Amino acid sequence: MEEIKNYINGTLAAPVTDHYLDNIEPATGKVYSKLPDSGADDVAQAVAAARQATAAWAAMPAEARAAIMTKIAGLIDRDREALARAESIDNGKPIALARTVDIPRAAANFRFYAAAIINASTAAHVSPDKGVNYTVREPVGIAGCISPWNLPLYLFTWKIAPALAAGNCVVAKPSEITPMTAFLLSRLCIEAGLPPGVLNIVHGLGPKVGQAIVAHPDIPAISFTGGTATGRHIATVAAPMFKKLSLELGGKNPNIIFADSNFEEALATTLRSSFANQGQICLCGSRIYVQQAIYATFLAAFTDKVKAMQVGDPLAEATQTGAVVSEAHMQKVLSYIKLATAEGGKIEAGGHQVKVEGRCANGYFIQPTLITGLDETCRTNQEEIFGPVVTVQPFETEEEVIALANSTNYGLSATVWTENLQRGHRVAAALKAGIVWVNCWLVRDLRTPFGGMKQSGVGREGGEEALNFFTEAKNICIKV
Ligand code: TXE
Repeated sequence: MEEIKNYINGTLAAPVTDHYLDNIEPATGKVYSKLPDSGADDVAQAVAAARQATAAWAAMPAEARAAIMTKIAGLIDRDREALARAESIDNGKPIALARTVDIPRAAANFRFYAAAIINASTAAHVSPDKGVNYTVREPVGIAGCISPWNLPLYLFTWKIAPALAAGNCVVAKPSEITPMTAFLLSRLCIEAGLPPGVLNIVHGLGPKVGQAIVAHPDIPAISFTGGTATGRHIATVAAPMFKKLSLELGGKNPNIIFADSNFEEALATTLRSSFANQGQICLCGSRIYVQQAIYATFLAAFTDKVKAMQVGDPLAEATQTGAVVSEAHMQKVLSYIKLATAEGGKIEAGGHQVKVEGRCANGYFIQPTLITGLDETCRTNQEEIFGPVVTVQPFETEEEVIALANSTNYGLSATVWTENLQRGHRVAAALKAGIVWVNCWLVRDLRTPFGGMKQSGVGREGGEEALNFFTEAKNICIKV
């Protein structure tokens, strides 16, 4: 059985304790590989390697750093099929989704920041009577990057790429639930000639390895994506140490469909924004609000499409809905479906675990589920479920739906469907969300700031924001 290794100081290494954890394939419920059960000693080795490599990596010309990052991107492209298959097996998502979204985006993350650092500019302010002020941005040194299981390689590289581009070394931890593609990335980094110690990947449990990274005194910046509860804990550790902190947390995103929307486009995209990756994307629109005039028509059409969705083996090309990521997560999602019924909800489609025939008979599959009849105050509409479960509610006026949309503690993203562009601009401006899509969903430009408001997070990733997060601005004033 394959044993995943840590990537420390340029080599693939067993954990100090030589103890491993089971890695389960969600589609079969079977252990298919092992991952290191690392701890603080492994993190200490990774930090020592990073410390050793930091000066040379920071001093390397941006073009040279960018060349190595571009090579890594090319190797990800070369191995797209193998990486997509690994991602699909590890996470349960349809292989077609991994091949078209996750893996290409991992390559894009490296390419984007390789280009960004070559073209980075800084500012100078000339005051003839005072002097010249100019700003330089210095790498923080060693960046701690901790990522989740829903978009394993996509989010892992979304943190690592800007940190490396800005001249930092990195100690990174992927989720223990989906470690495989991070391990395959280690091999590509070695092949690309990334200098030893520049990137170190330590596998293992969050409270052990993640905690050791967050608490390490030589790691001044932590970039985290995961649950709000975990983010809250990380903040209690990092804040007293005056660490820079970027928290990308949960969401409970509204999807607002006005009567003057393009019905077919809204319907087709809403199917994707509701159930892509089994609803395990922090940007999924899990609260759907439909204006009263089209509510019955939309609900009927949407229910038919949800019922027709194929749940199946993630490795089958035709599969649209694969397995959810773990047994524990499946039980969590099923418990929310039960709660929704207890809160008075009506299951219009789905609602149950699915028994898939053949090799996936013991996998973690849930029918795409559509629930009506709930108001915005219930837990089902307030808490992040993070599975293939959406609620649909009618609304009358713009003011009413803006209040509904803003009625949770989250504020990550929102979607608005209307052909009236003044309304689109007006509603988008009123929504408490870090990202608002009008007449589209998940259209991403990596130059834009990415992140949430309220309990969806602190700080922004993407574009210049990420490079600024992984650097310290220093202002120098020269008297003229
Ligand atoms: O995330 P965790 P989980 C939401 C979603 C999901 C919930 C929990 O609702 O059900 O979060 O998911 C590491 N110190 N999102 O359990 O636990 C952990 O090992 C340091 C939304 O997967 O937050 C993993 O690498 N690190 C989110 C990472 O944190 C710790 C995507 C995320 O794990 C740690 C994923 C600790 N004490 C889940 N405990 C999004 N916004 O996309 C855990 N970790």
